[in-house]
Amino acid sequence: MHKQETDTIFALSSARGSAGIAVLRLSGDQALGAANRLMDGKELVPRKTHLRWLTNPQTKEQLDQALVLYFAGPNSFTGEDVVELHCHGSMAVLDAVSSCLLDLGLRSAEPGEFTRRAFDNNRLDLLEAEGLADLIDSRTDAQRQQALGQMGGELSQQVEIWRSLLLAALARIEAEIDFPDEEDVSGSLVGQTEPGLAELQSLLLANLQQANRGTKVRDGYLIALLGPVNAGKSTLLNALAGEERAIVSAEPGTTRDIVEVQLQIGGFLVTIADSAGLRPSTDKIEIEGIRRAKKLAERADLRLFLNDGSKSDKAAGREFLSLAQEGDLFLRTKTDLLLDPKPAQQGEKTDELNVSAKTGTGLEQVLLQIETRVTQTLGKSEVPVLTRARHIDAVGRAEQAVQAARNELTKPDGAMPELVAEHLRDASQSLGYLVGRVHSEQILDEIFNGFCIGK
Ligand SMILES: Nc1nc2c(ncn2[C@@H]2O[C@H](COP(=O)(O)OP(=O)(O)OP(=O)(O)O)[C@@H](O)[C@H]2O)c(=O)[nH]1
Ligand SMILES: [Mg+2]
Repeated sequence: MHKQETDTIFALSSARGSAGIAVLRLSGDQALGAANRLMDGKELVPRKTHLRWLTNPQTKEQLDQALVLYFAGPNSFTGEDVVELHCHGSMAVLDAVSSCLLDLGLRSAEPGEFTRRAFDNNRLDLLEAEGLADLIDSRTDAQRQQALGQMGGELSQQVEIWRSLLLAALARIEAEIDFPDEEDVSGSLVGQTEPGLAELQSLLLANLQQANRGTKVRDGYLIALLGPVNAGKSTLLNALAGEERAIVSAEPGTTRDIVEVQLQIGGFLVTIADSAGLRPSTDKIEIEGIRRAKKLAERADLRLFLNDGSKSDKAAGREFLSLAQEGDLFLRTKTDLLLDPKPAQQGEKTDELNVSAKTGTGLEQVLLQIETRVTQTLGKSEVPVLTRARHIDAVGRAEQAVQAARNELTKPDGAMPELVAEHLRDASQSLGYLVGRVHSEQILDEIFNGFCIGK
């Protein structure tokens, strides 16, 4: 991604389009000089707000009146000199100011380039940078809270605790390698390092167990709508979404693809997915639709099984109940067609929820049941949680390396300190990778390219 790291860059840091105010951000050695040229050489005091006319340095034409802020490096977001021009949010103003900045030798920033510079200048680590990206993308309250914690270094501090436990053990083992204690090699080594490593491993494992929660808060909790054809799955999806998202028809076998809708429930991002009705079929497309529905059922966090309550065929779709897992919900649909929506019928499931997507009766209860389950799964955790597959992978590898070190350490016929040290160095590398202390350009490019321009 990198062009010249020494270039002075600029970008619109607020959203595009007409607005009251738009912020152009400049970063690099030339930031202050370029700003001064736009303001006819008037000095800027760091961290003070200045109301200034911006003019074209060549033609002296007035471009806009702006509030201008200057942050002298290294005490700025990027660690470099940063200037913010709070202009009026008009595309014509921004084009005119940008064109002057280009003439002054500045370059348009690439996506994530400001944050990349902040990372390169140790203003934040990789976890904090990811937290910032997540905060910008956050749509729910839970996402906001989680991202804010990560951006503020909660996860990084936890990794530091893991690293210090690891390094304490490693230092002891390296001392053993350098100055072997002839009398009682393994005995003392085990005694001095094993408790710390056991504690570290249990901390890593506890965190891995919580990891699902962090990724689901970030990516969304997935709910599958399942059931026989014509049960009213697509109608329910539309009712929950509040708009016509999926095709509804009286013809059985209407839905084939997975149709997803994102909602906020209980402050969490929830994806509800409609699927093909489950029935024996010989139609190639329908068979593929049903295969996708079953796959969806497997990966969903919660399944809603719908059955047409107005039909006498209570067994319809029952064969697909093998997809059910504990905590799933069972819905009796189209209850508006029943005279008595709660007929006491023998041998039926008693925990079915009655719902009519058409009239909306029972919808509240369904949402409440969903919210209870989402909150149970994603509710607050005691420790800062991992939020990306990358984190889970790194912590998983660290945990395995610690396990390997402990196995070596406690070998009945005596440990080889060199091997223990090697495993611990592997673990340390995995944790270093997590915070970005150890990194590859490719991984960094992947992460920072995910940012928007101006970040
Ligand atoms: N009266 C009534 N009719 C409903 C209700 N929900 C769905 N229907 C009707 O039932 C028929 C099938 O509805 P869909 O939502 O398409 O059913 P589906 O489960 O998605 O069906 P497939 O996609 O074919 O699997 C349509 O004619 C709907 O109008 C309801 O609550 N009350
Ligand atoms: Mg459908």
